[in-house]
Amino acid sequence: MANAQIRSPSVAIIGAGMTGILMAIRLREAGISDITILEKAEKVGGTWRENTYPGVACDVPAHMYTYSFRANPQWSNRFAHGDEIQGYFEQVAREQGLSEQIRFNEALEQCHYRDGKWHLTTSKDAQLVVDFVVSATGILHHPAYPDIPGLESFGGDSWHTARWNHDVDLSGKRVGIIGTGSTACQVISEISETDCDLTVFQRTAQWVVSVPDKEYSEAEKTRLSRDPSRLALLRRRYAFVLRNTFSKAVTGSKLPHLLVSWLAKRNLRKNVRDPELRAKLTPDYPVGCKRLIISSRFYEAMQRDNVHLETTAINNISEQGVVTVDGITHELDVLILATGFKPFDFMRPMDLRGRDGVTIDEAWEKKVQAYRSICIPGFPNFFLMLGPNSPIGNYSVIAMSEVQTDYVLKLIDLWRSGELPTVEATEDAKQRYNAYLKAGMGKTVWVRGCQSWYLDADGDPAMWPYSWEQWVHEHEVPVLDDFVHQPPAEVEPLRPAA
Ligand code: N01
Repeated sequence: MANAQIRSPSVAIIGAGMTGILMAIRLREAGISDITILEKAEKVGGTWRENTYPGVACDVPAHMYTYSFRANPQWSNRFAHGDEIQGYFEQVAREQGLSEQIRFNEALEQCHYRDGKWHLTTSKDAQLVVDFVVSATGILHHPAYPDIPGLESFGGDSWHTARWNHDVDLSGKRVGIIGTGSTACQVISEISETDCDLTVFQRTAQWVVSVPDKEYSEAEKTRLSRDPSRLALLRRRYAFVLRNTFSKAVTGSKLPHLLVSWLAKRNLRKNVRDPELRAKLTPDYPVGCKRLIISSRFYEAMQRDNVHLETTAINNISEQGVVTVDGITHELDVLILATGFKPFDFMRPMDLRGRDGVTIDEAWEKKVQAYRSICIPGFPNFFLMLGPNSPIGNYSVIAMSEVQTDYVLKLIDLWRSGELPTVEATEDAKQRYNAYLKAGMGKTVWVRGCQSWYLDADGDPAMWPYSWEQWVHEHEVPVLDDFVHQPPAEVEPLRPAA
C-alpha cells in the first residue's frame, strides 16, 4: 500500500492450523512482529491433527494442497495421507520458528471489543489486549452427532470419525458406520480390508468420481526437488484441471457439468455390476449437488463379502445396535459416526462480543453472513478466515486461505497507514455483497434438490457461486467505500509507530 505506515498493530491469531500458520508467516513478512497465536490443542495442524481415522487422506492433489511458498517435492502420493500432511504443517511451523511462539493448550474463551481494542481472556485466565483478532478456527471442526433416539444407549464402543478411538481393534468385530460422505468413503475403503463385518447405513447415495491415487517414486521426487519449475508446473496443471472441471461444473457451466456427470455415472456403471446394489448406490439428485466424492476404492469396498449396504432408514439405536424402521436390529460391537460437521459454528462457543457488547449469536441471529466471508459489521478489526461463502468444495483450501490472507494484510495496511480508522465493513456493504452472492446461486447445482452441509438454515448455499478467477480478482484491491470511515469515539487518535 502506498502510504507510510503510522500504526504498528498487535494481532492475536486463534488457531494454529493451516490458516493460522499461514497468517503468522504473512504478518511477519509484512513487518508485524507483535503476534500472539493461541492454540487450544497441544500441537499445530488443525483438521489434520484431529482427523486420524483409517484412510484419512486429502482428495485434492498433494502438490496443490501445499503452501505456494513452500512446495514439497517429497509427497509420497498424489493424494497425501493425513499423517504426512500433519507432518508437513509441523515442519513448516518448525522451519518458521513458530512452534516456540504458539501458546499451546490455551483456548480463547472471551473476546470483547471495547475502547478501540480487543480484550481477550484465555482458558489459562491470561488477559491480552490487541488491535486485531484473526479467527483461523477452520470450517469443519465441530463434529455433528446424529439426532437419532437412543444413541447414548448403545452398549458397544462408539465414536465420531473426528475423534477416532485407536484403542479399539476392529478385527473380528461387527462394525456399523452411519454416513456415506467423503469421510465415510475413506473409512469404509480402508477398514473393509480388515476382517471386520461392516454394515454401512446410507441415508442418501453419493456421486463418486474415480481419480486413481499414484505413488511418487524416489526418482520422481528427486527430479521434482532438483527442478522447482517442474514442481510449479505440476501444481499449475492440477489447479487448471480442478478449476475447469469440478469448480465450473458446480457453478453453472454446462460442459464441465456434463463431463463430471458422465465421469461419475460411468464410474458407477462400470464398477458396480450388481444392478440391485447399483440402484441403491445411485443418487436421485444432480452430480455435484453434494460435495463430490473422489475415490477409486469406494465401490470396490462396497462389494467386498464382509460389507453390507443398509438403506432402510434408521429408527433408533438400542443397546445392541442400530434398529431400522422395518423393526430389524442390526447387532453391532462398534458404531462409527461419519455424520459430518457443523460448518456454521465457526469460532463458537467462544464468547465473542463486538461493538456495544453485541454477541456473535445476536449478530448472526437471522443469518450467518459476512462481508467477503471475512468481515462482520459491528466487529471491527476482526477477521473470520474461511468464513461463509468461501469457495470451498473440491478445491485446495490452502489456495483459498492464501487469497484471503493477502486481502486481510491489505486491510491491515489501510489501518496502519491511517486510511481506515478501524477495519469494519458497513452493514450496507455486507448486504450488497450477500445480494450479489444470492443472485449467482440460482444457476449453481447446490440448489437443485439435495440436502448438504453447504446449505444454511434457510436452505441457501454458503458457497461462492462464481468462478475462482472472479473470486481472486475481487480480493485484489479492497473497496474503501465498503468500510466504515468515521472513527468511533472510542478509537485512540493516530500516533506514530514506535
Ligand atoms: O460429512 P458429510 P463428511 N442419519 O456431511 C449422514 C471434507 N472432507 O465428514 O447425505 C443417517 O459430507 C449424511 O447423510 P445425508 C469435505 O469437504 C474432506 O463425510 O445427509 N445419516 C452423510 O452421508 C466433506 O464434504 C476430505 O442423507 C446421517 C454423512 O452422514 C466434508 O469434510 C475428506 C445422519 C455426513 O456427510 C464433510 O464430509 C473428508 C443421520 N441422522 C472430508 N446425519 C478431503 O479429502 C448425517 N448422516 C479433503
